[in-house]
Amino acid sequence: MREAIALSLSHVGQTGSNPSVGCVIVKDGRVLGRGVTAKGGRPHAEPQALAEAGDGAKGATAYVTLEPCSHHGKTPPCANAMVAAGIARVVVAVADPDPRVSGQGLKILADADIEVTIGILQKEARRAMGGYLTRQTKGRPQVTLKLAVSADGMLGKLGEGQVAITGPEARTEVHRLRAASDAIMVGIGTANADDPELTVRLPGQENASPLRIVLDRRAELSTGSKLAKTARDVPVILAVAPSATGHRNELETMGVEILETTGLEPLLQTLGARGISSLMVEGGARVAADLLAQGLVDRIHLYTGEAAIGEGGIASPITRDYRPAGFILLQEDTFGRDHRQILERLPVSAWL
Ligand code: AOF
Ligand code: ZN
Repeated sequence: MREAIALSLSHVGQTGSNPSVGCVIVKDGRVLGRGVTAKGGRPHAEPQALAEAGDGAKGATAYVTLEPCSHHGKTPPCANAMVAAGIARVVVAVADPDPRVSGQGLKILADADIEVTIGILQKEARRAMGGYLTRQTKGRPQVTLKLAVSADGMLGKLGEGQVAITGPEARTEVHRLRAASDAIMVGIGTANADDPELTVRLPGQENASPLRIVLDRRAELSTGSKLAKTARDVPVILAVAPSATGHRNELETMGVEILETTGLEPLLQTLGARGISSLMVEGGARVAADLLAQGLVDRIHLYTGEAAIGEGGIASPITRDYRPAGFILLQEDTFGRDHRQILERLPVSAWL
């Protein structure tokens, strides 16, 4: 199961609205097949692992991070494929909350006299599919807030645009986190002050850039911004108030999608309905504070720097001493590695 989870982690954020699932087929202590949900979401993990195992699948055990599906989607149900291949035992980490599956996959297996075990390494597997599970249960994406905080608890300096708080290691992590997210969001203050591109710039991951979203009530994003100018290459959504005028029409002509919304929660629900499972929020202070106040943050990645900002600093709503009740502190990053620089804080309830 650990190997199946590791496989699933390799495609997190790359499988569209589908969760990234891992599957490993084992017989007589040997791995005969491996599969992970393909980029884009299909094929599912199991048929790929079964194909690799071939005839060896007969009498074998399949380890899957999510309950095999039972619905006839674009591909036939994975549970039926397991039965047809003669799998003897299926070990599942997490039951699938998708109402089209939800226990039906397990039933197909049990009805065919396959031995089914559920809940193995459930916690670890749930972490790997946090986005999918959040969208299925709450209707909105899992929200990860990324904050880089200076030694004196600041996010940046008023009117100075980007201030370097962390070093190259943290930057690489941020790009990895972007690649593992379906969408990335900033406020208009950050967009106009920093002129960020918000793309993934890691070797080999150039196509992993998520959808970019700017919270921009009055449609004030500069038409000269990198975001606006690259909107035709990597999509940009401008979340505006229904009454917004601003640069709305010019931005739309440049390929920016204008999305009218009345608040953060409705915006997140709209994104969830579009199949966006994971949203990374990269700034600024106001957006972070609003999301936290409305209880819409699921995870926080807090990066801390040694330098102080001093006079004119913009205070972070969260500092390195943040310890709200009911939160646990994990010194492990999204990719399952022990990592000292990332302090990920998860509400306990999200993972139980
Ligand atoms: C599996 N194995 O690898 C994945 C599953 O649009 P479809 O037909 O691909 O169905 C999407 C649903 O399939 C998704 O909501 C979830 O229930 C399941 N995902 N199931 O057996 C996989 N990715
Ligand atoms: Zn399936």
